[in-house]
Amino acid sequence: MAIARPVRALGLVAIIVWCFFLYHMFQPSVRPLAGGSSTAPTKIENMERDPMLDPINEPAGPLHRTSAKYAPGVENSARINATLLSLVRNEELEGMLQAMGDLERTWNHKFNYPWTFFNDVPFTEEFKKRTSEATKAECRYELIPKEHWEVPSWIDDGLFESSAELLKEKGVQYASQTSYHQMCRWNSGMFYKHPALQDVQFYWRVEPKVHFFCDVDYDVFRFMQDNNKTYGFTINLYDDPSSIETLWPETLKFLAEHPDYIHENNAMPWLTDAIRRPEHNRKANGYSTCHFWSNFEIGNMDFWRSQAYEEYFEHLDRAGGFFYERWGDAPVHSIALGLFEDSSRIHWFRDIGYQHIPFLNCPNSPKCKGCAVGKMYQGESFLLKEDCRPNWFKYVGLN
Ligand SMILES: Nc1nc2c(ncn2[C@@H]2O[C@H](COP(=O)(O)OP(=O)(O)OP(=O)(O)O)[C@@H](O)[C@H]2O)c(=O)[nH]1
Ligand SMILES: [Mg+2]
Repeated sequence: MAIARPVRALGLVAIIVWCFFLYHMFQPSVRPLAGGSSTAPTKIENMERDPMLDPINEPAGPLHRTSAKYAPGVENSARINATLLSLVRNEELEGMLQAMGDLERTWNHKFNYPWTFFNDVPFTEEFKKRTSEATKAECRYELIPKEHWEVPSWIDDGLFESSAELLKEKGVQYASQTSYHQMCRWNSGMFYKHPALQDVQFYWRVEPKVHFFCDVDYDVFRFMQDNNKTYGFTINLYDDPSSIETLWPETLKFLAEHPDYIHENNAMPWLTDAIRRPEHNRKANGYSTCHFWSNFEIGNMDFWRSQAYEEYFEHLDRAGGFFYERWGDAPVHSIALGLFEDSSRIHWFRDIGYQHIPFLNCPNSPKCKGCAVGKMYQGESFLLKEDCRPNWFKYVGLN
């Protein structure tokens, strides 16, 4: 017996609605916070409660733990091709020793990854002696080639000075300190080109004076490799829009020429959010100013060495904003990651307790000591509005 077409259509619709209903009934509701590598990230629409307040464990999945194969200098070591990396001045020795002490105590004495120190002037004997005494791991001391550090030839001195004056009037920190601009440019597009890093793939950036609060008992670099992660962060902040007014317009110009570089699973809504801090978005001409705070970063240098990033950095460098404005490596790295990388390959290391004054990542875990759980700033409460994690959790989720 033939069934009339409207009845058939109705039946089909009923089946679809039923499947939709079943899917919503039985889909996994919330991914455990401790999870690090399962499929769909948990999104948080309104961050009424900080996820740091919930118990934080290690990431899910197999992890590599310490063993004799991680002993310093051992043959066929279990270490992968990675280094701890610090750009630092001789005068910052005490701060460097403090940061090294924290990271060695909580993590690296178990894994003995090498330290690579970079400087635009030679390291003093005292710097080398005292830092190498602070670890059992190998230490490398590298001079930055002049052509990587010098102000590029196309930057006009007069324009740089007058721009710095204007930025100072707008309250932009370090605007007239040339070395600060050089540092931001080097961290954006030069460090991974250093000959000493040519054969190195993963790095963990460490600045002097930072703190690490929690014991971490797995090989973080292998976690990155095994889970196909490109970049790891702890803190996500808003930037000072006056320091990057033309960064997003320059980015859009670049994208107009290279639309194919945009990854289909990009983090564009995080980059362009205008809901939480509309003034920031307006002053930065379309960029939310949200960025990974790059004084902490664990990354795969293959991303910086990719054609998309190389061309993007070259475009920005030629545009001059590292000097005529004060583009930081944090927004530059973050924009590139948000556009050209699969956002599921960006990992929030919620289990690594970290502080660079005045912001912190302080997990709720018995492995952590010396910070107040869930508190993301130290000092005045107005600092809380600089927290951009709610946007990352909303648009991308807890990867
Ligand atoms: N060798 C060298 N290292 C530098 C220079 N300028 C900055 N650095 C390093 O670059 C990193 C970032 O510089 P900071 O001065 O800490 O910049 P910041 O974190 O934005 O500023 P603070 O909030 O004051 O810490 C640190 O590791 C510094 O040691 C420089 O001229 N030479
Ligand atoms: Mg610093």
